[in-house]
Amino acid sequence: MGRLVVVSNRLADPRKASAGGLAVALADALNRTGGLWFGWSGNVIEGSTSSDGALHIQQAGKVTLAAMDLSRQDHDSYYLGFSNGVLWPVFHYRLDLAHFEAGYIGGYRRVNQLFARQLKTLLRPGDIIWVHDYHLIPLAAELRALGCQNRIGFFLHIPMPPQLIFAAIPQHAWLMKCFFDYDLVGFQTEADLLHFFRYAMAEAGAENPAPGCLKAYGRHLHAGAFPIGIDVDEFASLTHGREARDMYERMRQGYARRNLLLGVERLDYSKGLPQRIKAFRQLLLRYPENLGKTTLVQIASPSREVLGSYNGLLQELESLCGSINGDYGELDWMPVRYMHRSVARKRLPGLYRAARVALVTPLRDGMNLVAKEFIAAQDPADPGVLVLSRFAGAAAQLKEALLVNPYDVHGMADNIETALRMPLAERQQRHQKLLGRIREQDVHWWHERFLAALDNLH
Ligand code: ADQ
Repeated sequence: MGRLVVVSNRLADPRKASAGGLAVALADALNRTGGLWFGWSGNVIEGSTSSDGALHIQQAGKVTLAAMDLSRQDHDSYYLGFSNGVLWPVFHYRLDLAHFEAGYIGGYRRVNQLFARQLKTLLRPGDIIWVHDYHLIPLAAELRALGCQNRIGFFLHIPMPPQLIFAAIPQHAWLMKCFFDYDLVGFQTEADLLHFFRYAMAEAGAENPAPGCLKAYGRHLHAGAFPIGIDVDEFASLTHGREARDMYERMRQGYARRNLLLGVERLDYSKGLPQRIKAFRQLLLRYPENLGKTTLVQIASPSREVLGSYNGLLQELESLCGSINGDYGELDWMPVRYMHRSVARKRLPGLYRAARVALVTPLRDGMNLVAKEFIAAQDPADPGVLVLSRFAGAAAQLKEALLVNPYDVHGMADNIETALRMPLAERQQRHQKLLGRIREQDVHWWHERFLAALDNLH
């Protein structure tokens, strides 16, 4: 296989452990052969209308990082506008939150063209290019327009919506045509793959000449499901590190006589946070033996806060948590501890391990790595229980979790109670099976399988 070139909206320094799940995963793939990682630097240049495309290049071990700044106008229309104001909500089935502003698409195209132009100058003939996520759907089309003949794969980290939801995007036909400039497109689950096939065949007249293959616009496209995983061994070893053990001890002391329920995510409307807080209220109402005994620790890290739909969510959450604490709290017991911040990656496993139950209840999620990290961090002799939304991509693999419908607040409360009362033997059995599943399809399996599929196309 040729040199690997990874392209994603943001880059992370692969040498830093704080980089988090996906950065570690991609760095692992890049470090094998040495490679190039290309993306936006995260810098926004105020006062200029168009991005100048200047590249910041640095070496991080065997990996070359090439990053580009964006002008305020490009950032706002490409990143905040089309990517996170249109594609993110629609792909998570939230047409009600999409802002179909006519001006956004120009910025989205312009930044993808600029990425293509700058990347093209760094490419070598045998390079294999792997593009990530919804910000960059047209990148292959823009590279092809510049004469690039390299093999190009694309992985969609978020869900692929059903045909009639995707079709609500005014530029849906153009987006679909753009997918066909890739050689291989990967999705998180078989359900996402099915949605893509159905749309392509019904709306773009695609033919299906062989399993996993579509033909349209004069091109052949291969597509498959490649569920992303975590580095289970790396995460398990973090669990035994000093920072995680300190966190574990602190939480165990603080909650010695109490059951700890835990939620951890970015503050995002796809994650089902208000529904979860309401389910916790129902738990206290329907199962009052939890009063004074069960605490929900909810950590939601700041995310995309300049978008209006996120501010409303912050206020709603604060008000829901405040009213539970006001109605049920005691001088020595607060039912909900809500924190709007992130937790250092090295401490996170200690928090997961201290929890009796993890609540991972998104309304829709491509995969959800928190669910897998929670499993990896548990003590197999006394594991916590995973309550998982059936609408997270991870639910297709993690069948031994307690699967819930996050819209059904009463049903969720019942499942949380079942999780709290689950006997040790059942917890151990379920955990053993779940651990087996995340080990079988871990992050190394994910990138090896995707890259092998891309390399083996003929
Ligand atoms: P996300 O929507 O960001 O990812 P997720 O898969 O859960 O969701 O990954 C989040 C990562 O950030 C995890 O590694 C987690 O530990 C970390 N994290 C989250 N909240 C944190 C907090 N408060 N403090 C510290 N760390 C925190 C997108 C898609 C998902 C898909 C992934 C990978 O939306 O569906 O699983 O990409 O493909």
